[in-house]
Amino acid sequence: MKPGRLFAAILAFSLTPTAALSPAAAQEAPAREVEIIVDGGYRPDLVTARAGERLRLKFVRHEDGSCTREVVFPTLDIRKELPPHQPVFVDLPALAAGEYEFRCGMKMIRGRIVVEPAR
Ligand SMILES: [Cu+2]
Repeated sequence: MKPGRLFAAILAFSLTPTAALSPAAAQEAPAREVEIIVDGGYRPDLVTARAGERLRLKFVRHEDGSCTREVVFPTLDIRKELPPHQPVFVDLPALAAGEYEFRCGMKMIRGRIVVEPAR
């Protein structure tokens, strides 16, 4: 890694203490894909992961009402439009242990990502 990139990585890490784990951990393994069906709720509405693991969430919305039109991860500063009937991928950074909520834009339906400490 070039010194410039290392500095950028350290800077990014120091700016997001709650969400990011070490940048090295984020590059170790490919992201694990988890499909979440959106249809009056999130199925599943609970996704578990290990600290440092990266997740690629694949949202597929099987309805076209306005409620679930977007999905929001408030503590990760992520907001995505979910057009009906087509997959939308949300790549999460490697997460520290803890709970991360996701919900519709209106805060009506919710799901959680529970990240357990690394072994
Ligand atoms: Cu809603």
